[in-house]
Amino acid sequence: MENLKLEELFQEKLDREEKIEPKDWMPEKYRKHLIRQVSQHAHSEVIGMQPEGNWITRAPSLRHKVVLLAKIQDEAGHGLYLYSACETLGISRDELNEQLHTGKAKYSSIFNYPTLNWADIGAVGWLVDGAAIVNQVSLQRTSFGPYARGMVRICKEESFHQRQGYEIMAEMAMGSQEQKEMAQDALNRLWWPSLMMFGPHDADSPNSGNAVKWKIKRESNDELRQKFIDKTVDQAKVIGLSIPDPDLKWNEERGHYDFGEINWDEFYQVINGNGPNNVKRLAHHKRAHDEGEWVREAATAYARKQTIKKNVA
Ligand code: BYC
Repeated sequence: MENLKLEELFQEKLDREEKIEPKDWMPEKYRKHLIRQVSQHAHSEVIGMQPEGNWITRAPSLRHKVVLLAKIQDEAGHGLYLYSACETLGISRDELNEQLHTGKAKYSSIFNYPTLNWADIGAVGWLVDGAAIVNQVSLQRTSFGPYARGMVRICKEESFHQRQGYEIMAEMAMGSQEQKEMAQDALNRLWWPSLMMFGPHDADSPNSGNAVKWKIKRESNDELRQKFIDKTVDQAKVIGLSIPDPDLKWNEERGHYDFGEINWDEFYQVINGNGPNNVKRLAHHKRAHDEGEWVREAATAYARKQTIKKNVA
């Protein structure tokens, strides 16, 4: 069948709200778009373990340590589902890692900021996982089957992560004066970078046109950012913290909060490799990947042995 006709049938399928599965015909641009987004998402989950892992040995109690460990292990699991979903699009794990290491593939800007103290672990859980859920709930309805199904489990786990972070923030905000100041300082530093997680404004988002047409994106960058702000402002009020935005104001007519302008220069600096911790994050990932070579070799040798055994039997 001609490509044009196939594309027409593909779009009709999307319009009927049917999922696209790995063996279905899909336009090459749709495949590439998804490989870009799903791999960026997988890399974010894995790189996101670094700022949190930084605090495992210094968690203030055994309970906090166990909960943080469980959360970080969940992130590794999310990375694995997403890499697997991405591989069904015809790209290998080695190629995906190569794209990360050479800078061809991005990961979320937020993980290039440092976690300076325990309050930052609270802010990451509350704000970063909170922002991730808002985006990912929407992605449960994305058009590519393996990605949409992966999101269902990921969202359940993310909501535990968000609560873990909010609990830390609430404890600190209601603790001593010094703890309250630490919680407010973490919110001050991580608020704006969390808003950047949703990407540029819709009018400046080059990938949104196709993403909406192909139902990969079900809500726009700005719509999701607004949803996150509306939810989070009230959560901050409950624990007595203030959002560091003098322009933040409830807009009765819109039924949403108005908010100040994001520093887009900072955003583009960070996504182009010049954030506070970009170099450190990638160097650490490369080192861990190299040091894990023996595990990959052992796993491949074991799989090969099992295949030989099966063929002989
Ligand atoms: N960081 O055309 P646009 C998590 C790039 S949570 C870096 O709007 P798109 C976790 C974008 O890639 C985080 N880069 O792009 C949470 C594009 O560049 P390329 C992971 C960004 O794809 C807690 C350019 O800017 N979540 O994992 O339509 C603990 C123009 O943007 C960012 C996801 O990845 C950014 N913030 O929309 C542990 C969700 N924003 O690729 C882990 C899935 C934009 O053309 N991804 N860029 O060179 C998405 O929903 C979309 O890809 C985005 C961007 C909304 C992020």
